[in-house]
Amino acid sequence: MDDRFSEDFIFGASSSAFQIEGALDRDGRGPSVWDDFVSRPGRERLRSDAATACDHYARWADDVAIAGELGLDAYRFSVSWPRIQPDGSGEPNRAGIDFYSRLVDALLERGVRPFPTLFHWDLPSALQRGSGGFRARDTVARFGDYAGIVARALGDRVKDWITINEPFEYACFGHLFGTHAPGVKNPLAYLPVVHHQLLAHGRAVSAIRSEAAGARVGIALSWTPVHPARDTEADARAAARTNAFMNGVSFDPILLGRYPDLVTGGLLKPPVRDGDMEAISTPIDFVGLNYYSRERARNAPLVPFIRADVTGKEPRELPETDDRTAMGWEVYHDGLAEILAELRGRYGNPPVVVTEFGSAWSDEVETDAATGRAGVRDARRVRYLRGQLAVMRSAIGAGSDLRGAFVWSLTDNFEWAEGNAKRFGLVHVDYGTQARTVKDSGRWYSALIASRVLDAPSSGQGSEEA
Ligand code: IFM
Repeated sequence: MDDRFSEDFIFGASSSAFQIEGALDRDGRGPSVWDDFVSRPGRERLRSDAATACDHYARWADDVAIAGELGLDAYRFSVSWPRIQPDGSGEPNRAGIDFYSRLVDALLERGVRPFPTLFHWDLPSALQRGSGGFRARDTVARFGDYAGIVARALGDRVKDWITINEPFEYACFGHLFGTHAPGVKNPLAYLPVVHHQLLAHGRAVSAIRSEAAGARVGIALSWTPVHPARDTEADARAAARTNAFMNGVSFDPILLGRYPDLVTGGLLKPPVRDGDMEAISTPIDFVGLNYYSRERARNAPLVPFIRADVTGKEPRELPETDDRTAMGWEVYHDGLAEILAELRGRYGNPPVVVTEFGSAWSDEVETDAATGRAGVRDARRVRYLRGQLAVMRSAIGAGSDLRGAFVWSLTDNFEWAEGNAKRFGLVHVDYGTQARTVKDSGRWYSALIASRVLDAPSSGQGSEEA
């Protein structure tokens, strides 16, 4: 196999506003649903983790310098809607715009292409309180206005845009299970929240294009392959239903202009009106793909929508191993190959950017006795990233139109309901001192970017022998 990535393949790393910025009440930022979620009684640890996170709002210049030193081609970050519109509508907050404007300038000065995401789950609280957030159709128009504001402010310099991150997860964890903000547990909310996010994406594509000439626009969608837990017809059907509600529910509307039959065939349906599907499937410049692991489904007639128990993820308390990350997620590289094949086949081979791939491990900083240099020997992360990139390289060989890949994440950060406990970064963050330490995986990735060759001898740092 040819291990070389082309010069124009984009090697990047990702982050999101609420997960790194801290400074939740600075410079006119309004509260978001995540501020409210972590402030509930009993969540003091989450609240204090989120309050500072990586202190990126103060340390953004250091983080940009690290991105530049690693040689990243691109950096994906998200714009915090409540910094731009503290109440979710109306005149923009100048300080919020200025923050992202400075960030963009600094990235460009270092030769790092900015890839902002407009919504990565931190919905302004006022929209949730007023109308139920994305449960309400009105939020679609609010998001279109906000997208226009940001595109007008940054569109002279930003060329690559991502509208929304993982509409499935925001709807499912936030509105069906209630394990994420806004903490709603209501099966009636799930499909409206999916549908209105997809419609908001369509609205934002038009808003961005009308404000920023030549913009390239995509959306970041997660795909988690679901396989039958047992070799039975019932589990195979359960897996098909789960796939439809987890994956097809966003890929089909965006790329095919319709929901899967398994999604529209039940009692609860997405609230589609005339013209919605055309707006949702407005042609985009790339599909962003977030991939981590797979799930297994077991037939379970009483579970809403999917009538399946999804058993892929194992209890977090189990120790991590080479095959199971600190999140309890199975290391399953073939899943990415399966999705890329599906995108080539069923979805007509659109341009794809892997907007997230990565893994969490229990990293520790060690100081080398000889050199006195601090480091993190995260060989498992290196193996994980290499495995994923090998799949991407083969997929390109098989005809995938894969344009780039972003590691989740640049630095360790606030991992939602897990707080600061789970570390995904190429760069370690000491949350006590806020010291940043580039991990072996960061050095390995940097060498890969320089060589463009997956197994180049010079990219061996931090690999199996580390
Ligand atoms: O940290 C998250 C990110 O915000 C969205 N995608 C999955 C990551 C790891 O859980």
